[in-house]
Amino acid sequence: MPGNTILTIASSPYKDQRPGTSGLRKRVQVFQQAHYLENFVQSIFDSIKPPQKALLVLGGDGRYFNREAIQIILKMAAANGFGRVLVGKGGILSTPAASCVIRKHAAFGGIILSASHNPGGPDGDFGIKYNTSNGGPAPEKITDSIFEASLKLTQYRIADAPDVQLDKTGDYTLCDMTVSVIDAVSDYADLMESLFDFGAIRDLLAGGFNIRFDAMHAVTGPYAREIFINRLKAPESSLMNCIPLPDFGKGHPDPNLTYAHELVEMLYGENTPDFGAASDGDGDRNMILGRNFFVTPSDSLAILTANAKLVPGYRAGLAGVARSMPTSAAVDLVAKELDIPCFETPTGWKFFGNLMDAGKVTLCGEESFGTGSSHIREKDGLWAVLFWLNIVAIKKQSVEAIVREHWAHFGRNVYSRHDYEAIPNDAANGVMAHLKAEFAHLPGKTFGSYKAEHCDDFSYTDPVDGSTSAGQGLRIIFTDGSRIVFRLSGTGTEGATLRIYLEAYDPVVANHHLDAQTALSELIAIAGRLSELEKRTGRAKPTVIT
Ligand code: VG1
Ligand code: CO
Repeated sequence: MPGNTILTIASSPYKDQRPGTSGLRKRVQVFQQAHYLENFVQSIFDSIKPPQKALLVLGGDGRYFNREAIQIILKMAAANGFGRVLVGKGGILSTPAASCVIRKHAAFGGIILSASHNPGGPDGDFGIKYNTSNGGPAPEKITDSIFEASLKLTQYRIADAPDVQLDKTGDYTLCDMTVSVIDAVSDYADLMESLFDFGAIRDLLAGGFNIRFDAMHAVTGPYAREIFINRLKAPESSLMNCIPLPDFGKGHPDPNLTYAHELVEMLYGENTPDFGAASDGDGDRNMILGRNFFVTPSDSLAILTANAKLVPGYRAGLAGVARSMPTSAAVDLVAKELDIPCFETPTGWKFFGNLMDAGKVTLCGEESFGTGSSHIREKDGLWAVLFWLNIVAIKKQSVEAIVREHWAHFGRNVYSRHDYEAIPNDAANGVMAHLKAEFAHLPGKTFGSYKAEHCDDFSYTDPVDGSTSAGQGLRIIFTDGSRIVFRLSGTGTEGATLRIYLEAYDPVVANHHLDAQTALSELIAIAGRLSELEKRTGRAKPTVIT
């Protein structure tokens, strides 16, 4: 009888279901192949082996295919013995809200549907990832076992039942399972209000400090409305693009100088707002702008760390900080002064989870517009925006003044990332192999004003569980601490994306006005020469500079 029947469907493996930096990301059309999504979801269930009647959290960033996928996963959860699923209203949960809900309700785990900052729509990307009971992305040993399960898969289980309505909160029944449709916005906003001085931010805004938040037609719109308009009493004009759309209004929901250009144009010029911020497709990234001023994510992490004592939730001090390897060492200098530990991990938020669970770090960040803390186990876009507003409200200085003062004290880690997207895989692998082969004779060699000191392929041993992750990025470190890092992206869906990360330390205040591309021009040239990039890829210029 429909409504109660559990079907076992025969299927066979797809060979390409290996999760990358942040879950499985593919073109929508790939996910729409027969049994593709079902195979991966069954592989998750087969490898996590949930106890009977377990609690699962489910939601996505609302992109194209989100609704269909949610219905399939609900029916598969019912057929795989889950007792209850908490699902975001309309099938939508931001990534940080999903992490918050998993923790608050002590769920067994969660499934998040998102391709984050990648474009959406029928020709765009889709993604799925599994988060564990700590609210964070599954560590590599779990993602590896999901991939192995996907290669051995022979069948999946799914309930033969009607779709569950997702647009009204409340409890519904699906076979023996309860589906609780929840509105996570207030849970999330409550968490933010418990960390930050909303009174001080409200006074700042009431005093005429003018902000613009760009949700890029992605998931943060409703969260931003609740926080900025309802709770902080900001004027309506503070929000832009706050209605979530399945194709993000045909935009690329990546909060950087290239893709958030509408906001950037608003913040550069005369009579601009005092503060601008944007978030990505699933709400875990942030970009911070002052008047005619861009804060690099690496500097942002360092400045939040240096000023954490101004924020109620962090007044007691920080246990430690962590950054991904390619992120600049600006935060290391702050950690040294505060006399707290600083950890360097591979790229991807999954590597911060153990450190936070063990109480070793409070703040974490990545150069890729990701900042967060142990309040949840994901990076958190709106959290970073509120952290900045809290600091501005207390210091009563502009964003630019805060950054310049920071540089004057600690020196400036001039930083930029150059991305070469959609390169043929062979060419990208050729660049990496060539660089590795060069490593043996680079140390000691001089390139203009830089002398190479050390080269390696970054490898990490987790200090909590001893697990190791090798092959995490090629580093050339110069004698003055400047660095060039080459790394292949693990989130792209077309060919290979080569990322070149450039960092130069400059303690001289008189140089701090320089544009990063100018200040880094010598390193940029060295990176091009050493990698033979143009010769091997035919690309003379990066696709995106951040
Ligand atoms: C990119 C970023 C990385 C980030 C990851 C997920 O990965 O560089 O820092 O953690 O995206 O971010 P990659 O492998 O393409 O460099 V998100 O906002 O997708 O969840
Ligand atoms: Co994201």
